[in-house]
Amino acid sequence: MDELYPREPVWPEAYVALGSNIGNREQLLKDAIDRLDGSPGIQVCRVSGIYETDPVGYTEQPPFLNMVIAVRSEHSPVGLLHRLFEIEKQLGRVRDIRFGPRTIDLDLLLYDNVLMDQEELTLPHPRMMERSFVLVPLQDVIDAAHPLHEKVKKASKAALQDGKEGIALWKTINWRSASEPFES
Ligand code: GSY
Repeated sequence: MDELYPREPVWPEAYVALGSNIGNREQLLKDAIDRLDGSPGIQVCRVSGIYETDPVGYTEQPPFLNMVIAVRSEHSPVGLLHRLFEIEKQLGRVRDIRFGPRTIDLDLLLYDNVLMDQEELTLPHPRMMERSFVLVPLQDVIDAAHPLHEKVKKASKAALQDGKEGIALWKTINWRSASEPFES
């Protein structure tokens, strides 16, 4: 039978990694999530635990808090990336030392099943499968139907067993999108 009313379009789901190792790290993560959720055409759907992680790359810097969130977005991948850059700037991110400390870092990991390799953006994120500080929180929120779901679960489990990179669950937070009606 034909539908009487067209369904609301479902926006593509994307995954964003967050990291902070300067200032009030937890507040900066929460502010970034609030700003994303308050952005037109973006809705935050799920948030991972917050993990405290040893710095990778440039190791002479404070530990990070890392997490991953699932969002739905009506923007293109590059449009969403630009919104992430704007929020980084608003929250005081300065791009000076390449792998150095930062108030907030927002990386677009996956956008639906999109594969792209452009100067500005590569999807999936080219280094995500090597980083436990990304894989472990990502496995908290990745949709079971996502093509990378099993691979992420396995790699995350291996990273935790391997134990080379220090990573520990620091806190879990509740999240309810500001754009969703509250139902108890
Ligand atoms: O690429 C993200 C910034 N970053 C991080 C990070 O977020 N967490 C940890 N543990 N190490 C990192 N090294 C860099 S660079």
